[in-house]
Amino acid sequence: MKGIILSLVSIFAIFTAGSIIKQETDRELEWWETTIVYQIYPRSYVDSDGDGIGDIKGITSKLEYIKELGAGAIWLSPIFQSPMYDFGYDIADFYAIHDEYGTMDDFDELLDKAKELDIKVVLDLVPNHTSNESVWFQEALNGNEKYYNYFVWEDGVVDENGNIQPPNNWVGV
Ligand SMILES: *[C@@H]1O[C@H](CO)[C@@H](O)[C@H](O)[C@H]1NC(C)=O
Ligand SMILES: *[C@@H]1O[C@H](CO)[C@@H](O)[C@H](O)[C@H]1NC(C)=O
Ligand SMILES: [Ca+2]
Repeated sequence: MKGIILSLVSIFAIFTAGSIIKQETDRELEWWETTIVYQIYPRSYVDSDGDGIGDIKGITSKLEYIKELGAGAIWLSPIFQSPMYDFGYDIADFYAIHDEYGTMDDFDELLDKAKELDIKVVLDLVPNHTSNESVWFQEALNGNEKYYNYFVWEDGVVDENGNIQPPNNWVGV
């Protein structure tokens, strides 16, 4: 009896799963649901100039290979200007390419080549916070009201030695 109930339950489960899948495929799929995305961590990908750090020209040099693998998009971990206390997740300038990775011209070249090969380029944008070295943050500290409003402010906390520390739980390096 137990066996029959269990089988009925699994048949029902299969039936339900089947109709969910069917419902899902009745709509037009978006490109990101059907495209293979190749994620690149630029710093350790390809170093084009031998300074030991991966860079944008290195990525561009591999686009044909990536295409051959069947990918239709690349996703780049952060490439924006950063003091790299948090390996690029601490963005100092959202309008600039990190100098160790190259220049805006290098990035334009990457986009041109990607377009030619019909590869989409997805950038990892981190809007949650900026680096403490961001122009916006520095302007805010200097009393520029526009940039002051870009941030949520809290008083610093006093540690056991009586020193003022940032009011967050970020563990710096
Ligand atoms: C940004 O904020 C979102 C939402 O709170 C969080 O899930 C994500 O982990 C945050 N990302 C970073 C890099 O801080
Ligand atoms: C930013 O934070 C880092 C890491 O905590 C610190 O070493 C650096 O001096 C800070 N820079 C500024 C401009 O506050
Ligand atoms: Ca390099």
